[in-house]
Amino acid sequence: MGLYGSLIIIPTPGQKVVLPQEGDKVFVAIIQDWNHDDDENELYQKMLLGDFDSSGKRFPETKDPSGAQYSRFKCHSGLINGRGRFYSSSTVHNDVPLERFEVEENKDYRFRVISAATMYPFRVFVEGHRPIYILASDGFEIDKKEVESFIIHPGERIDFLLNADAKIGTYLLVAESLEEFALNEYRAAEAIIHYKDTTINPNPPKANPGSCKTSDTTCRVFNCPFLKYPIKENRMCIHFNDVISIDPNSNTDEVKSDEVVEMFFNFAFPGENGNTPGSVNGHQFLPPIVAAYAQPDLVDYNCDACNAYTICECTYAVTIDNDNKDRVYQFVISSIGRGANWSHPVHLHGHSFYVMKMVFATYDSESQLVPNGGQDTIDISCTDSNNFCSDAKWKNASWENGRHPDLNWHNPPQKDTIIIPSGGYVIIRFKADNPGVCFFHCHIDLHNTNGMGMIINESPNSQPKVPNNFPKCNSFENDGKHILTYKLSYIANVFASV
Ligand SMILES: [Cu+2]
Repeated sequence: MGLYGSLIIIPTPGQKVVLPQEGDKVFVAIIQDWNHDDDENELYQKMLLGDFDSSGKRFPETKDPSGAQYSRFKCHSGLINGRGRFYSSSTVHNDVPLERFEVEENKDYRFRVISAATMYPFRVFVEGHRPIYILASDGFEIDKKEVESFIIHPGERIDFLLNADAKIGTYLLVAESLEEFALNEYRAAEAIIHYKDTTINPNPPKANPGSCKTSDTTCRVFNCPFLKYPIKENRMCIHFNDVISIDPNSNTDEVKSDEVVEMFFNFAFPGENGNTPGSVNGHQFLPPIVAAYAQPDLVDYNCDACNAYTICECTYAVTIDNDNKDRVYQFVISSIGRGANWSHPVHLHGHSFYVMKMVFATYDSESQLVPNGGQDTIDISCTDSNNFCSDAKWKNASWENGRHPDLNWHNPPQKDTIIIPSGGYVIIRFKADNPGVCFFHCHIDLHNTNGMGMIINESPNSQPKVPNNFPKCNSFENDGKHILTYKLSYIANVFASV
């Protein structure tokens, strides 16, 4: 929804990166979800109130393979580079022409996959081509990882390498909704991968994904928002814990420090009595009415009415590195407590961060989330009796101030958007060397719009001032006088015209 496009920054020539990076061996595939019936305003209302059939019966919430919730309305279909097909059943689609990527036999291609989706994660695979290789995420190179498919969440970017070594012909690049859908449904974004100089089928049938259930080897899926797939799927999850950065710009030393500042942020829907808005630490974000960077004095940051026991609406901001010492920050980002049971792709503006650890909730033998099995019952202590977890801390005090005993110091990957698994947490580190007003939010637009975001105000005393005459904005606040003035001038004009 809205406008989007790709901005690709090519590595400096001579940097040690996996090729190709540019030219005719590189493709960009932007994925978005596409609702067949409603616009964003209706969908927002459906998120708040639910979706109902013609008899008034409410549709059940959709879930992922681990039982985590997604949405009160189903994913309908998806687009790749603005094109996609709507399936009215598991096999019948509306014949819309698809985006086409032309490949040559036995050549290697880099696909830069960008998720501009509003709501849903997609599992991406290439029909007839196994394995594919993960190369990069969020602009940072990863040590090549062999997978059958990968999951991409709203806001993420993942590059993969395709060896065009299948029998020449027409295949589909598929991004399938991670939601569990019924047997007579199909929810996916598709694009054609066509071998040059062969007959093309411009309107191919639904992809044959190839089964994992009958294959000898387990299908490896990268970036699951849960710990594991049900055993019957024969799929194995690989997480950001399991990959290492080989990016020439990565340098873990920059986040090693004896004086780490640690902060906890819980992205969830806590609350009671029907008041469970999206929030961070129980603060439903109230966007400022001015540009927060350009007009800082006009932002009402007052959140005094908020505490660990209430859900409140305010312009939630945390100031970091006030005296601009380039301190190292460790954020513990969770989705735990009473408002958990969703996974959230959390995006920090202004920085890339190192993913030091991803920790999951408890799952049963069927790979389903165990009720009340979140990390608020294991590593993290939520002190409030409501279990909103707005003031979380480590259960083990010796872990405080960045001393979690099991961080990944072996070239951790760098990201700017990371999935916070339902009931789990992710530890990130970054150096506060970029003064500015940074938004920190869930990248599911409907969650974000509902208040799941906040401001990280970094080194405010060192933020460069905006130029003179920089445009200012504000909301029109009706004090009554303006309408009266208008009416009087209108009446005067009417009299003048007769
Ligand atoms: Cu979210």
